[in-house]
Amino acid sequence: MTDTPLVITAAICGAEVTKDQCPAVPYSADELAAEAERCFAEGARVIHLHVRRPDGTPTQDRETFRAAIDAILARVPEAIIQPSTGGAVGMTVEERTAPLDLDPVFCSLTTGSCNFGNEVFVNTFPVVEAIAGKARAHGTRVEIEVFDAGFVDNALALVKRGVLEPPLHFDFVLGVPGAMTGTEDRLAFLLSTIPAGSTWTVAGIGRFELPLARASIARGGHVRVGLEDNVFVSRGVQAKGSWELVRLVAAMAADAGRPIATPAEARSLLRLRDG
Ligand code: KMH
Ligand code: ZN
Repeated sequence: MTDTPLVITAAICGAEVTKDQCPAVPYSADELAAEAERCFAEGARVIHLHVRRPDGTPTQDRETFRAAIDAILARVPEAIIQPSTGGAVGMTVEERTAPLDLDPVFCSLTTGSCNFGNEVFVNTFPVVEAIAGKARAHGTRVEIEVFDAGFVDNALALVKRGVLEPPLHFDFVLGVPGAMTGTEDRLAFLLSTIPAGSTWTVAGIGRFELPLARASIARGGHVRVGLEDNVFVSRGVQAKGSWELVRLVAAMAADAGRPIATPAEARSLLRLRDG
């Protein structure tokens, strides 16, 4: 059993889930900030951020991100904000990387392509290199989003090419329809493939979210939960917000003897720059 402080990421919005599916999904800057504050209060330290237009359409517009980030930091100055560079399926690299113009400390980076429901989430090597290059130019640390096993191999190939620099930080996003499923044996296999010294977190999709959170806590990893990934706290019972999922993970951590990372510990564990 590990006593490494646990870093919980709250994925509060996403690009796909709508208020029709779950009324608690935040769209506006004020809604995002209020939800981030509730998640922080429950123990989340990282906010994985997507933004929406007023009608809920996903966007990667820089000024929409700026408004959301400013609103979140006004309420929760210690939050670590991780803008998405995945955006929504079909967006261009230019759209996807727009929030990097704001010099965030952290961002997501998906290192491979996969089916995504009935669509394809395209991340060719030129796409990944363009995103990684812009992140590096802005001093932004990347979290490598792994939807399938080859994405780890791709990340390691990018290390060899000098595009990514170890130590790496991975997020195993498991259970996306069309990509790797979210069972613990898949997680165990993935962990056998990452370099020593890497840090990692797990984002289980749908019904895989909470079982994988528990598995990650037991194995010394970190955890991402939130409405982007799953809208249920238990079978058929909708979450009142991402904060409720964060609360469940914090309770699992207490059961397992894992302290929740302070904001400073989270920055240090994730090797993030200050400010
Ligand atoms: N919305 C997905 C197509 C990320 O944020 O980096 C991609 C995604 C990954 O959510
Ligand atoms: Zn995302």
